[in-house]
Amino acid sequence: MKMLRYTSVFLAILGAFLLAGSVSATAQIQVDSTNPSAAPQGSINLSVTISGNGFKKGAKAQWFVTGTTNPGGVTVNSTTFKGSTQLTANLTVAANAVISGFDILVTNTDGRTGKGTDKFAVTQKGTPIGCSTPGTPSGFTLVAELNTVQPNGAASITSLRLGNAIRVRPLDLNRDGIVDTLVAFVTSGQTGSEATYIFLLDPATGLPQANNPVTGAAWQNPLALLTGAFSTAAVAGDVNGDGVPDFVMLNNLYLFVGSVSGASSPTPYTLSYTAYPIQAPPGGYSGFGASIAIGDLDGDGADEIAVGAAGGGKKNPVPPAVFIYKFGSGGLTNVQTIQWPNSSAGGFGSAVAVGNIDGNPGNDLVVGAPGASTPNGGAVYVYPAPVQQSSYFMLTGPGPQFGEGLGIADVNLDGFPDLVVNTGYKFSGSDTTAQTLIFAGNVHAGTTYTNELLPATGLSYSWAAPNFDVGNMLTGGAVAVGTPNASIGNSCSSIGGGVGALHLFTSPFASSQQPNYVFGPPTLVGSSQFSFGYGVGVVPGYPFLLVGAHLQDLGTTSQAGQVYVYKKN
Ligand SMILES: [Ca+2]
Ligand SMILES: [Ca+2]
Ligand SMILES: [Ca+2]
Ligand SMILES: [Ca+2]
Repeated sequence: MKMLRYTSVFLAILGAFLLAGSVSATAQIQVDSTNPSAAPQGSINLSVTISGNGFKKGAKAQWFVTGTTNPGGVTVNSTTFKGSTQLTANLTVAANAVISGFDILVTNTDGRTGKGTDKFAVTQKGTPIGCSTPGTPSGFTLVAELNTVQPNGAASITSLRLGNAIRVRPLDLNRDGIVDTLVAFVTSGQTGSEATYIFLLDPATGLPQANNPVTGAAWQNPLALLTGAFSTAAVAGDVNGDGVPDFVMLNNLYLFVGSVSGASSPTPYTLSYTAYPIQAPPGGYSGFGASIAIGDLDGDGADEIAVGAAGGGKKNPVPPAVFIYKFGSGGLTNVQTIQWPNSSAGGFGSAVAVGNIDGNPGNDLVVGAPGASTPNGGAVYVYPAPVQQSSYFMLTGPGPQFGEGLGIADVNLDGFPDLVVNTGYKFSGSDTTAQTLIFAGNVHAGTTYTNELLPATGLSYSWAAPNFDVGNMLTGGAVAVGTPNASIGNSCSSIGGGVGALHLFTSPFASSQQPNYVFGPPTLVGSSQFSFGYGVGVVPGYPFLLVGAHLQDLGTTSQAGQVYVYKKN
């Protein structure tokens, strides 16, 4: 056996040697990266550092539209040799240069060449140097922007940071079995300007509906639900089982219960919401409201609300817990409390989810404890239906921070809800640990993850922080993960906090994969900040994806925030 293996290795080396010998003119020089890595049309005398290997004195660099031999309007005025691993190129980018990725070809004086594929981008005129956006991926169309610039130059919605959190659900206004509108719950604001809105979108086009789709009468859209309370996360469900979607938002904890006016109302089939504050239980739970989830835990057809409390302050610690609330007769009642199972379950309640992941009747409560003392760091506790303090099992996976985010939906479309778990140090720009794991249902004690969903290269910063969403888009399962600070650490330093990105993974999922689609703002012109991907919402059963860029400037309104509506083609 050993002899055979050595022989095959020897033959492989010999083969590689022979192969290398025949193409040596293209195998010696390596082009790794450029800085800045992007420049807008019309850039003159721009100095670009090329990093790589095998450069020699007199080396010359050329720019070609990726995959072609077309210079695309980029002229290299001169190339300066800095060392075997670095060159500097002086570029002029024509005003009408091709907006595209570019390959960089370096040729030494001996004729040897090396090419870096797609290592530079020419961007739209007005885009900051070093910044680029993936824009809208092929397969999707940007159909609407929910904030607009008014004739006076200001944004139409000026509560600021529109798109902090997003959840969307379909609604049949007149109960004829046909969905009339998509109800998009969108939070916004910062201290002093907070507001929460409902946008009503056409289920076919995704565009805001100017008129009531049942009566044709003009109606209010968007609806302002509440001012003076900001939020960075939200969940959607139905707390009274009436088929009208209800929403809960975090930070300032409120439940919004929807109702539709009747046929004989002066404004028939009009949606309105009542806000109910969710009060912390007595006992000093300073970590109350670390997370929220919604789902029917007692099987009566109406959803309960689970609120995570990650624990009290350091001076007066209160053990972490999850509080279950039930809506009824005009208010909320704390009907059950699940305390942390043991002192090693650190961060218990940092994330919660409700759904039937174990295959037995009834919905289960799932609680993340990302600080739990486990070999890799973090744990997820599953309380099978009927939920009780003493009955649970634990899941672990790759850490650190396993369980910092949770979602439940049948994302692989096999009829069983799946558990989706976020892990990794999310605030680390060069992070290789940030990922989202699918535990395909049915999930039991000892179940391991079936799929790992990884960030697009270089775009992991702020993975799923604060938002992600799971569900389906028509007939495809979907996991959408925002990275609002993506691009921090690259050459795009003038956009504070990075451009941001949205990673969309669609079924069928590979055992390990990067996103099927990567979204970025359609343009980087006209705003100094974005945080694209801060808020995200999929629309169950519909081909739409909503993405918030909550720091985006709009017209004269700095940090107005924008929400983009995309439709799958
Ligand atoms: Ca209808
Ligand atoms: Ca309802
Ligand atoms: Ca219930
Ligand atoms: Ca499933």
